[in-house]
Amino acid sequence: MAEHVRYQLFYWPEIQGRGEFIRLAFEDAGVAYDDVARRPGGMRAMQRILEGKERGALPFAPPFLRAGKLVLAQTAAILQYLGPRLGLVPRDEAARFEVHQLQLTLADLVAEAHDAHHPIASSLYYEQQKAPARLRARDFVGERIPKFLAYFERALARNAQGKRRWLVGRDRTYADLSLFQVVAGLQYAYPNAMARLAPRHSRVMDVHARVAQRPRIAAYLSSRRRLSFNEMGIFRHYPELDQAAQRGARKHAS
Ligand SMILES: N[C@@H](CCC(=O)N[C@@H](CS)C(=O)NCC(=O)O)C(=O)O
Repeated sequence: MAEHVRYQLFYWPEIQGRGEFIRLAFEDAGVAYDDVARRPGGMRAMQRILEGKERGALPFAPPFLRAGKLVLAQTAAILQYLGPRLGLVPRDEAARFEVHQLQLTLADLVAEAHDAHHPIASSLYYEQQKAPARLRARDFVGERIPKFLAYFERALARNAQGKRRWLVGRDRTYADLSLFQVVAGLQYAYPNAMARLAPRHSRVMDVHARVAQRPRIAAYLSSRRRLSFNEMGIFRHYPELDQAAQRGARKHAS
């Protein structure tokens, strides 16, 4: 159940990035949140917390959440905290841990998606690591995306009974919302490769489509609150990487 707490999300203002997983949870639940760094003075407020000048836990990096006295970083931990409060997890404790486990697996995939265009160092420009990025993207799309998507496909198949078409339990959880976001990001970054992979992952694609159609999510996606994917974020479209990746994807699509 939603509580009457003022939720403040702290995240980089120009990208969807990892903050988007938290935004989607609030948006689907219809719970108001303050996207602090996107309003004037917000970056300074975020910096103060990163520098340990405010009370509460010390985050290493955004995103982090402030709710009353609580400050909490790490996307999966934030969602684990918000899940029961926003009505985005089942009641059963084991099921809640299962959702968390799925979220951590999605976090692994997100980290690999980042490393595909920055395989050497986050502190270097993409242009300084184009050649290794090409190799890494080929492996990411050829081996890793299919392995992750097949895993989520299996998880959906296991939970499928009657009308159950979500990852855990009867209703959507924050892991389903995050799966939507990961698929959206991969489709943006690797449109050709993902078009080839889609037919083999129909349950995953179905979750993506059904999350996008949820009324609050649909309203959010067409609102100005939803930032566009861009080449500063985690999911970046570099045509040469999508191309380099095609050879790998083709292998798995046949
Ligand atoms: N494991 C963390 C990763 C957090 C993270 O890497 N945040 C990025 C933006 S998406 C960042 O600002 N990193 C700064 C750094 O690693 O130095 C999570 O899932 O929240």
